Formats: sequence, structure tokens, C-alpha cells
Amino acid sequence: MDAFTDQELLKEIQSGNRQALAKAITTIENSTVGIEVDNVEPTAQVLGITGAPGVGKSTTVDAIIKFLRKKNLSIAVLAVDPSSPISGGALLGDRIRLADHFTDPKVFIRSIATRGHLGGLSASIKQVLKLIQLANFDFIIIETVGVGQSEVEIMRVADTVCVVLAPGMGDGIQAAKAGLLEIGDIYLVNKSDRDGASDTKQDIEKSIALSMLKTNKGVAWTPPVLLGSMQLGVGVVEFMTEVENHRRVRNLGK
Ligand SMILES: Nc1nc2c(ncn2[C@@H]2O[C@H](COP(=O)(O)OP(=O)(O)O)[C@@H](O)[C@H]2O)c(=O)[nH]1
Ligand SMILES: [Mg+2]
Repeated sequence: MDAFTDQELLKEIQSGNRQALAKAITTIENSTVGIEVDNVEPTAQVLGITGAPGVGKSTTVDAIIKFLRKKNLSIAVLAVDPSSPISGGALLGDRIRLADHFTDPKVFIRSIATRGHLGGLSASIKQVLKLIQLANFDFIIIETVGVGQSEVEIMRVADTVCVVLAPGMGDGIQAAKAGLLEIGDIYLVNKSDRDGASDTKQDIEKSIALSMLKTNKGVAWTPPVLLGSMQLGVGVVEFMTEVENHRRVRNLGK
């Protein structure tokens, strides 16, 4: 595929060549120049999934893929690790969990570390997203590996941001400190099969109400706080209903 010019590569991506897409992403990941992509009409809703390590983000991604595949929709997943120059253990774990989908041609899963890009992390993520939009997926998911300023920044490229939390893994104050209460469109308290999930939900609801008072925004959309157990498949439909509601309210994608 090395013989392809950038333009040919883009054509291949558009016609559904996943290998070409993977190659183009690698080029962006490793180079300081990138690939010139313009005039991409975004069709897919971009869902960002963030939250502390271990809350169940990858499990949520897996549940979403299963949900969407039942509707015969195609999905691209981008796992972004801004901290690590080489794909670390966390991403490897994700890969194993998502291995069920590897033979499914309608599911494209890719991790990205973005080491060298000149324009910085969010610039290269934007480029990668453009390429994925070009490939005409129905749905795009971006999962970040941890929580920090770079994750908050990555989430700016998403249309709909979901913050995943879990009982006993940080309260509203911690979430506020991490900047998560300003960026979430949907809050998911995962692991509802564990003790304390309702308390976490109430705590987050209170903290969101406070942060919305301060920022005085969100009149058109009040972020819902949902309970669910993505591992057990509990609350997946309700979660996806809110993702769809947000798309409609914000008039995103198709
Ligand atoms: N009890 C329980 N455990 C869960 C649930 N969802 C995920 N987990 C577990 O939490 C751990 C971390 O999940 P993972 O999806 O890798 O979290 P991530 O680091 O946020 O991507 C794994 O051991 C999962 O099996 C759930 O709904 N209930
Ligand atoms: Mg993960």
C-alpha cells in the first residue's frame, strides 16, 4: 500500500478499505506532517467516553458495540492514550476485551498514542476523526484511557460526551476537580450491581446541579445521570436512548 499517494489512500478509505484507514491513521500517529483531508461531511455521531481507570469505559464500549451491531450499524472505536508513547497495558487489556469484534468487518477498533504530531494531540485526533468520517461509519466512539487535562481536551472533539463513574471510585467533588462535570452530556454510574451506586448517582446529580448554577449553561440539555451495569447489560438501552436524545437535541450527525 506504500505505493499509494495520499489522494489514492483517501479514495480507498472512502470505498471501505479498512487496511487503508489503518495505514493512514498510523501515518498521522507517527508523522509530523499528517495527511491533508478536506471536505469531509460528518455523518456519524461521535461519542466520547471518559472517566477514571477501572470504572468500566471499555466494558461500556463493548456493550454499545453489541447494541449497535444488533441494528446492523457499523462502528469505529478509537482508544486514545495521551500519556503513553507506546501502547501500554491498559490498551492491551482493552484489546483483549474487544477481541470478540475483531473478525466483524463492521467494527473497526484502533488504539492511538499520537506521539509526534506537530499540531498537538487534539489536532491529530481531529485528523484521525476526519479519516474515520470519510470511511462512513454509522457511529464513532472515542475512549480515553484516564482522566486529566488531555482527556478533557480530547473530549472536545466528541459530539456527545459520556462520563463513566463507579461507586466507590471518586465522588462528585473529585469529578469536579478532574473537570468532568463541565464536559459531560451524559453521566453513567456503572457497576450498579455494587453497593453505593445510588449514593454515587445522587452525589453526582447534586454536583452537576451546582456546577450548572455556576456556569449558567445547559438550558437546552440537562445532563442525565444514569445507573447501569454494562457488564451485565443492565441499562444499555436507557443509555443509548439518551445518546440518541442528545443527538436529536443537538442536531448531530445524520
Ligand atoms: N461489578 C461490575 N464490574 C464491572 C462492570 N463493568 C465493568 N466491570 C469491571 O470493571 C473492571 C474495569 O473495567 P474496564 O471496562 O476495563 O474499565 P476502564 O478502565 O474504564 O476501561 C473490569 O474488571 C470489568 O470487568 C459492572 O457493571 N459491574
Ligand atoms: Mg479501558
